Amino acid sequence: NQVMQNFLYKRFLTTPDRVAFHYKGRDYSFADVYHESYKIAGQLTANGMKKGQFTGVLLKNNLETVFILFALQLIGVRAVILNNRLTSGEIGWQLQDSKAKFLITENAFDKVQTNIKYEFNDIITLFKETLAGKTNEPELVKEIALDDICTIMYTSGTTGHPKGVMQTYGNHLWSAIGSSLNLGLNDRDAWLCTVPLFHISGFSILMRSIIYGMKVVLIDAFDERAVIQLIHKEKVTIMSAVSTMLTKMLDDLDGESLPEAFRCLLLGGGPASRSLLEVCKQNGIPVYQTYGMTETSSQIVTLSPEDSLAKLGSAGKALFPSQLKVMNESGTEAVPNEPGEILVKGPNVTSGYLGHEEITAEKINDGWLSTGDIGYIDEDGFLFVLDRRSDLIISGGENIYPAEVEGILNSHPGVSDAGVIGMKDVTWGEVPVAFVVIKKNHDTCHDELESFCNEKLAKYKIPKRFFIVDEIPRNASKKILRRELRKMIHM
Ligand code: S0N
Ligand code: AMP
Ligand code: MG
Ligand code: MG
Ligand code: MG
Repeated sequence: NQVMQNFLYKRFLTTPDRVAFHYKGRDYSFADVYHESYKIAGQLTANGMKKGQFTGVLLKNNLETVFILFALQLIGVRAVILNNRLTSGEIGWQLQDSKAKFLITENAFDKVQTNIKYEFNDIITLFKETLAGKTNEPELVKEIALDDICTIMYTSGTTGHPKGVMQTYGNHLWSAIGSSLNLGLNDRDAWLCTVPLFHISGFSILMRSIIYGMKVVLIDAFDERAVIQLIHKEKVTIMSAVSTMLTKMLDDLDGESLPEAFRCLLLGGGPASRSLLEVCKQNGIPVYQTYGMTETSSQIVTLSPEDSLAKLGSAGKALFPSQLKVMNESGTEAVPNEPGEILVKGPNVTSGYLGHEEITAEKINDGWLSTGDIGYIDEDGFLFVLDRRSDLIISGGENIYPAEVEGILNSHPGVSDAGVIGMKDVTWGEVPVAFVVIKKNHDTCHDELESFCNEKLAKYKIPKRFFIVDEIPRNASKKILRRELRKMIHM
């Protein structure tokens, strides 16, 4: 089991004066980041936090959040990072499942926090606004084990509740190394972060910052105009984005190009349409398509610059530390161009789901993670991700699992059956829509179903339309025939 110096501490010792973050018009050096994080580490310690514990983190995208996330690393506390869009019920479930001892949040989430119902109520809530009230000298974890858990991010599956993906320090380190071996790294690099820090898309940028000693330009919320201005003003060279963001940026640019120094727009989190990629090619926007997921601590397959034109639409080849293969339905490795399930392996791949050894053993064999995604590898070794498994819906980079939404709909007293599928949408790529069978003698209407969902589901998961039907098409083993549902909206 390998150990290294704590990443932020090491970075502080190595290049304290370099710019680490640009935020709201100000630069912060690695020394600034270290000192701020150290101070917060003392406050967390004074509030009772101890090495090895888990704490929920429900915070917005800003520099204080970065300091808090690094403070937790300094004292060896594992962060269960919570999606800001979730409801109290969804958050409560993740906190209990991870056996978190604390929840760090901020006043903006006061209402959400108040409404969390714990079955066993031993979670201490700390508001960032009042953290400074108590402080002492933190016990710095100067050495970290690479196989120790750094972060937990929840991801859903085809059935049941979401599962906590364990991301170790080693996973984050290898992910950052793999990225730089492919994209290259120079002392002028500056990575714009406008993706959420609660997703690995955003959190991985923080880890790259301290591992590379690279400047990160952080912005609170995505706004296409602000992003384009920052790219110019702060000489941004790389940014991470999902298709919804890139589409908005292109509209705003209206044919205008980005500065020469801007060398990479890392596009991931879901499929990218051919037309979007083509417009970028015409306008000289340097898009690098990538395939990755929470379980791989961000990118695992990325299209290299020299291939981006010849292999438009491909997600590329596995990064240097990682491997990729496709298995066909008969369980053997697919031949070139033959579609099947994508499997990935590498030191950036999770060791499993927190507290779920059985599911872990099902999904990871000999280090190979079954992603559930469908794709093929062409004769030159390039991965093409096909239409995802029929059940996963991705809306603006947020994943929606129909089973979860169906479960909520079925729990409504007036509903006897429900089926959810994705429908194409210009803004979000896809949005969920529901088919519902209403029980006899009930007059449940669309509005009622919507407000029922509103209480229980994050907004992006709420079906955009409800179709009342007589029956949900199912096969002999009672599985929903989503293909048939899809036909119903195309009629
Ligand atoms: C697209 C974003 C920015 C839209 O959010 P915006 O405009 O800020 O919305 P709000 O102002 O908060 O709300 C306005 C209304 O819009 C609704 N809404 C917001 N988001 C969505 C959504 N996604 N789908 C549907 N509706 C949405 C709000 O509810 C609100 O509604 P009203 O007005 O009715 O109240 C935002 O969604 C966003 O940030 N998306 C990106 C998320 C993301 O990063 N996903 C990636 C997850 N996957 C991974 O992390 C693995 C892949 C990966 O690591 C990666 C991904 C990309 C690039 C690089 C990498 C990498 O490998 O490094
Ligand atoms: P998440 O669970 O939020 O980490 O999302 C990861 C999922 O996004 C993957 O399992 C894929 O289904 C999807 N995804 C990521 N990158 C791509 C891509 N380049 N093309 C198509 N789907 C993608
Ligand atoms: Mg997932
Ligand atoms: Mg907004
Ligand atoms: Mg917006």
